Amino acid sequence: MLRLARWTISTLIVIGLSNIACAPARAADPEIDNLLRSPVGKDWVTNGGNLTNNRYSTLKQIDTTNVGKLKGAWMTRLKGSGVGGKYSFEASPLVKDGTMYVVTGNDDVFALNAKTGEIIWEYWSGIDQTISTVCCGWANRGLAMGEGQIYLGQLDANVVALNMKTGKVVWKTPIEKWQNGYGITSAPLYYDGVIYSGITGGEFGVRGRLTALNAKTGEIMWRWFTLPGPGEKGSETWPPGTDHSMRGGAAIWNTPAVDPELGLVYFAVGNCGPDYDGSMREGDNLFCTSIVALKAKTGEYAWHFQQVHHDLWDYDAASPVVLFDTMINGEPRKGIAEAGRTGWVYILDRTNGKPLIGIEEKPVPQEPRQKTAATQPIPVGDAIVPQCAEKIPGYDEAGCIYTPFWESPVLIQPSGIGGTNWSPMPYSPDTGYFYVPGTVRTSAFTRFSTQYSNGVRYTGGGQSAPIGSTMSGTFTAIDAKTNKIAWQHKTPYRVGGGGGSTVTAGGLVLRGEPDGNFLALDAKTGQELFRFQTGFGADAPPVVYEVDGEEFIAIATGGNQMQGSAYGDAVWTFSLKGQLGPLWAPPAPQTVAGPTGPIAAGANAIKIGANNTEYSFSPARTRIKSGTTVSFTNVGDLPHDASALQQNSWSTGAMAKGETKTVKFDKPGIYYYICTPHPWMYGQVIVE
Ligand SMILES: [Cu+2]
Repeated sequence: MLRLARWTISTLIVIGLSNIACAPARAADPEIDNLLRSPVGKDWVTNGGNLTNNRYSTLKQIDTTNVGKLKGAWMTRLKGSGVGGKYSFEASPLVKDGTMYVVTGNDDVFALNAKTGEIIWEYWSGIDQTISTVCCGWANRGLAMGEGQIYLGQLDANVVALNMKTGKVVWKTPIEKWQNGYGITSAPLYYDGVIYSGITGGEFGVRGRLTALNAKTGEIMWRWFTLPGPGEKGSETWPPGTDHSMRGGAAIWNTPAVDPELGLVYFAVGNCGPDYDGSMREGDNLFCTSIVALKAKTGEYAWHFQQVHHDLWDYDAASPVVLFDTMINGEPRKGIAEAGRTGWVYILDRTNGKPLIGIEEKPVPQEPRQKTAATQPIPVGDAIVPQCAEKIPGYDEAGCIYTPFWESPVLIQPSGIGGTNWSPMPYSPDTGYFYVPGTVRTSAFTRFSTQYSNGVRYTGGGQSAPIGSTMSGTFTAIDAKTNKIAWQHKTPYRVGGGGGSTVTAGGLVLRGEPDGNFLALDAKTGQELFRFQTGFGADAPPVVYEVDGEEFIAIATGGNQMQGSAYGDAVWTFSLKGQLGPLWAPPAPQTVAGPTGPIAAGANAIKIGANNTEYSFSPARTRIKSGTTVSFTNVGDLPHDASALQQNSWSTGAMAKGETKTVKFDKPGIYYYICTPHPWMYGQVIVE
């Protein structure tokens, strides 16, 4: 006993000393570091508000009693940047000392006067418009700031530092090559002289990683691969003697969080590749679809929690992790939570990665050809979207979450682009609720065999919302103490794919709708208190800030390709002194999957990606006589195909930009087709 006690005391002394030894003599940017560690006040200096990503503002000049009087303070158009069908405007603006910084879906950055909306400087990324490795819309989820610089990640896999005063490039570091399947859509995180950046490419056979760069110089300090090399921790969850893990995806789609006291950086990891084919990657496949904690200074592994073992459904952990402090059974606990595409919120103890409320491993249906995992972790509490698909005519099989599939389609909810996708989830310490956006959508999942080729799409199957099936959303307050629904709104449109909200000490949840409306809700009850039509798809997560004693709310309104909302290039702000009224409503997003619009009589030449709408067939519907040969021409920027929805039927095969392929239709019938890599693109040929 005595020896143990002595050992413990000496260990404590060593830990104490080493903490002092490790503490930096002087932070590179003490002011920003202090703001990042504090509750959010007048400035909004990082994408998630502060190091917790909780998107909770302490400002309360605008509250539940006066929010109904809000009007537009200013609206600024960003000179056409990121306007068009291929783009999503998903970023939260940053604000510091009266200047706003915002990035568009084309990775262009604008500095604005946060009080008047006047543009101060512009950075035009000039990124290659022929990048072929963008998975899910041209998007940039936001910026970071520190040391007098603004930081962004680009779709061409560069991390860029701009001078905050001028917008001039200070450094630019490629963390990979887009030609190899990589890109960046996540907002970087600045803290204590380091830039942390995620990487995309889960659909392109990449090896995911978190990259830490020196904020001053852009030099890469370390990388932590989300997929283990031979002999490394986690390699036992991949088939021995193979290199499947080296192209297993596991992208990082969103901003990390940091707990400075614990010295840990946390982030969520996306799906495995190939997405829908698990046949060659037997095992749990770490660290796909996981929450991971690393030592923030060195990148050394601390803990992980896998949300979905051996993922086959594209059930990414794509929403940013959120740190929160709570009381459980009278004891203070350090929590971390993440909203998954599964429809559940995963709530863990951030000191060790163990479930805080309860997550049970339960048996799930099996498909030996897919090498399904025997069990999956099922959180205690409520899901925010339905987890079983309803039957749809023409489909033999309808299943629930974790129903496996092989080569004939199986309808499943949530679909891989359902639940909570890239959208952030705020947490209010006042209500103790998470605010969780969700997409409700059924997909028909199928597996097909696929060959890996560097930089080429590598998904091993597909998921497509059946033509005519409904698509909608939910917006849910989840009690962090129970993981149960406190209140829930059914939303007419999908809101889990990059929309988001922010919560305030004024008791408000602020969020946009894909139909252009900006809403304020009572955070406690969910009651709608304010509604304002911005005129553009209002999907991006808002921010709250203060200039000269006046509180403003800002939201980037530029639409979202994945949610089908109207595009644009505007930033709107609101305040109690605002004078601007609403605009006309833009076209509403589709709520039914499938080709819509007029049927072109006799049209036998179909263009893909025309009219600056990358993911489209036009005309989307045509009526022809039996025996007609139809040509498909790819005039878009990305490779596309036209493939029958029915298995083993016709397909043009992949078409590069400018290429034409033909298909002869010699039997009467109604033929629905999709683009295989972009199954939300639909067309219909009616053969008489
Ligand atoms: Cu396509």
